[in-house]
Amino acid sequence: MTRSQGSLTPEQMAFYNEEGYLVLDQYLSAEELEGPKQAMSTKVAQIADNLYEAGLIKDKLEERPFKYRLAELFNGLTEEHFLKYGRSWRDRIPGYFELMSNSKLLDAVESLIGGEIFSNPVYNVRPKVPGVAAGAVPWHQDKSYWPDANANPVITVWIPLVDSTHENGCLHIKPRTHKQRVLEWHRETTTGTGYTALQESQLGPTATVALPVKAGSAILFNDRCIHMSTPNNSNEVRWSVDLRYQPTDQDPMPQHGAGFLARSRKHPELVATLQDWLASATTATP
Ligand SMILES: O=C(O)CCC(=O)C(=O)O
Repeated sequence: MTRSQGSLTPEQMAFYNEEGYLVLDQYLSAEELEGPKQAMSTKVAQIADNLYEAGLIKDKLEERPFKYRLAELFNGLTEEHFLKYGRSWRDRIPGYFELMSNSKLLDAVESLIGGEIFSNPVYNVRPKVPGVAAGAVPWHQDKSYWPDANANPVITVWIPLVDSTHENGCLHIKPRTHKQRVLEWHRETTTGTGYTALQESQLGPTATVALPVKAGSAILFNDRCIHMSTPNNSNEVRWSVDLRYQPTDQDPMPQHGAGFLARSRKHPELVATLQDWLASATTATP
C-alpha cells in the first residue's frame, strides 16, 4: 500500500497500540486551521450578541484577537453565565466539517483502523476560558460516555488551535491504561458539567504524562485511555477540538447525534458532503 500524506509510520502505529496515545507534533498547518478558527470566531460573535442582548456586557470586543476575545467577554461574569453561554459546542458550522474531513487527519486514522471511517457524533469545540472551573476536565475514560455501545476502538483526535501549555491547561494522559476494562466512574458535581470522573484511587501506578503541544498538533488516543486536563491559569482561551472516529461497522451512537461517513475506500461515492452534514445526513444520497 502506498503511504498517503498523513499516514503513520509503522513506529507511530506501534507506539499508539502499545501506549494508547500518539502525539503528531504540528501536524496541521496554519492554513488548515483557518476554517475551524473562522467557525469559532463566528460562534464567539454570536455569544457576544447573546451576552449583549441579555444586558450582561456593554462592549462586544469586536476588535480583540481570537486568543483573548471570549476570555475577556466573560471577565466579570459568573460560572453560571459561562455554562449557559460559553461551554463546549457541537454546532454545524462549515469550518468544523472541513477539519473533521481533513484528508491528512483521515490518513492518520486510516493507518490505525482501515479505510472505512465513520466520524462519531461526539465532537466538541472547547474554549477553555481562564478562571472557569468547568474548563478543567477530571480523570476519565471517554468510553464512560458510551459504555454500552459496541464501539471499540473509538479514536479521539484532540487538536489545539493555540499552543496548549501547562499554564493554559494542556492534556494529561496515563499511558497504557487503554489495555484495561472500563472503570466504574461517577458524575462529578462541583462544576455543573456532569463530566464523568474517576477517583484518585482508581488511577493505578502508571506515571502521568503531560502533553503540552503547539497549535495544529494532533493527539490521538484510545477511548479507554485515562486522561484529564488542568485549569487554565493564563489570560487567554485554550482553544481546542476533540474529534472522534471509528470503523463503519461499529455502533453509530445516534443517541449522541448524527455522525457521518468520513472516508470509504469501498464506497467513496457515499462519503458525506458538507450539505449532507449540514442536513445531519450521515452519508451522501447515491
Ligand atoms: O480538552 C480538554 O481539556 C479535555 C478533552 C477530553 O477530555 C476529551 O477529549 O475527552
